[in-house]
Amino acid sequence: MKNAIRFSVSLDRRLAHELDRMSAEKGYDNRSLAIADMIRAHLVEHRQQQGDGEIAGSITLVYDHHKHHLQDLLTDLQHEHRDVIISALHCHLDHDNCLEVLAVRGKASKIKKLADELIAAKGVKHGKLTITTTGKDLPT
Ligand code: NI
Repeated sequence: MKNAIRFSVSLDRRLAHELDRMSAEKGYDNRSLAIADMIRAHLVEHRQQQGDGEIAGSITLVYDHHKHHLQDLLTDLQHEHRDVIISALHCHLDHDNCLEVLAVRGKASKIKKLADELIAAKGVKHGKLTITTTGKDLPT
């Protein structure tokens, strides 16, 4: 690995054993790869809680498309926020229910506000914002 440093960590034997077991179960070739992924996951989480930097993510919505005005409202919101919505996927789950997945990228505060508005819309049965990183400032 280019640019790698080595450092030693003291762990309780059982904790180290559980780490190795989890690494194997998840298919990592070695402990270092598993730990690097855990660190990146925590960095992403930490940054999303702290600052208002640029993030990427997805907003998932399940709703009944028969609900009066809901489809129009959701479409209006998406047109208003086209600067942060980079893609949208719509699936007709059954006769009544739709699943919509919006890929988003932009300022954390803006994306959280948009997700709150969409999820709070009357008739949306479930919604969730999943935040990831844009990857730009996160080394592999
Ligand atoms: Ni539909």
